[in-house]
Amino acid sequence: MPRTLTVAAAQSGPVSRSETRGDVVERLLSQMREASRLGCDLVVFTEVALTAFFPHWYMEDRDEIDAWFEREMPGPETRKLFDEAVRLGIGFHLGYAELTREEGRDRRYNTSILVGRDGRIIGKYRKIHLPGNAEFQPGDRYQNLEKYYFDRGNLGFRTWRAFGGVVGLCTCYDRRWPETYRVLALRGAELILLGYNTPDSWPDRPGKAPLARFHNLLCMQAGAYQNGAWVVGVAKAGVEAGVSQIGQSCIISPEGEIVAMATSLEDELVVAECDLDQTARYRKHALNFDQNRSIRDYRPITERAGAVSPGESLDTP
Ligand code: CDT
Repeated sequence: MPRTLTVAAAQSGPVSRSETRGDVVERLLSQMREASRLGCDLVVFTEVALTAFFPHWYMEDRDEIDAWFEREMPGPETRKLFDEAVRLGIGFHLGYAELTREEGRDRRYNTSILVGRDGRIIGKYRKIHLPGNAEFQPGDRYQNLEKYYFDRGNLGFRTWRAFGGVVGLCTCYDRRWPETYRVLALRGAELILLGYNTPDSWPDRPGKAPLARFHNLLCMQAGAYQNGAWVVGVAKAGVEAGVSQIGQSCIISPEGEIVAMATSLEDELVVAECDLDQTARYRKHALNFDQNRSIRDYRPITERAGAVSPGESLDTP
């Protein structure tokens, strides 16, 4: 039986600092309803989808900071998303800032969840690769303070059997690291979902980063191609709190091809049919990890990394 999943990447336009959770949830609900009308099985919202991306500015007051975090999921404002998903019979992915209590102390994560058509949370991921700085950077045009606001994710890269296939999650900066996709693929991921808030410039340099858009696609297409997995990348786009962010929300096939991509920097749905069996076919014919992945040849290099003196060959037994 074919395993074709119709997926919507729900790009968000900018969310202003004053927009309430309730306002944003209404925007997400309207995208979810549109996705359902288009016959989608799954709608993928972005990273920190419920608010403006607050790591782009500095706050000191703990209460002010914590107001950007969710203490429960679903909570009073987000409950509607779960209820509507059940009513429509559609799954969703949602990124948000999570505040939780672990071992007697508050922990803060950049989290995303996968929710089934029945409104149950299937899986949770907490962002591992946190970009940016742990301290305020005076003089920068905007901040990138994820290391200041978030703890490093402690759930690892996990996958779940869901929607007739195997789904893996990661978030934004994770997509720039090949290990992310490889670990997920080794854990069977056929469909990798991720949201991102990516500026089109560097905070400490004037002007645009000319390769920002190229690098966004490069890393996701390479991740898909080198691991034979579908990748769904979803942006928060446009000028938000003074930071201009790239869009390019897209759906990428296991052969690395972009099959659908956003054309705006606004709320926009990008829809594609994802044949999950294409993953197995491509992996079998082009990659075949079991047959061709040469782990024994990588191990000595990994073990010796850092111990090699200049000029010494890594091939030295
Ligand atoms: N949100 C997030 O992870 N942003 C990072 C900025 C890194 S700058 C190279 C990103 O990968 O888009």
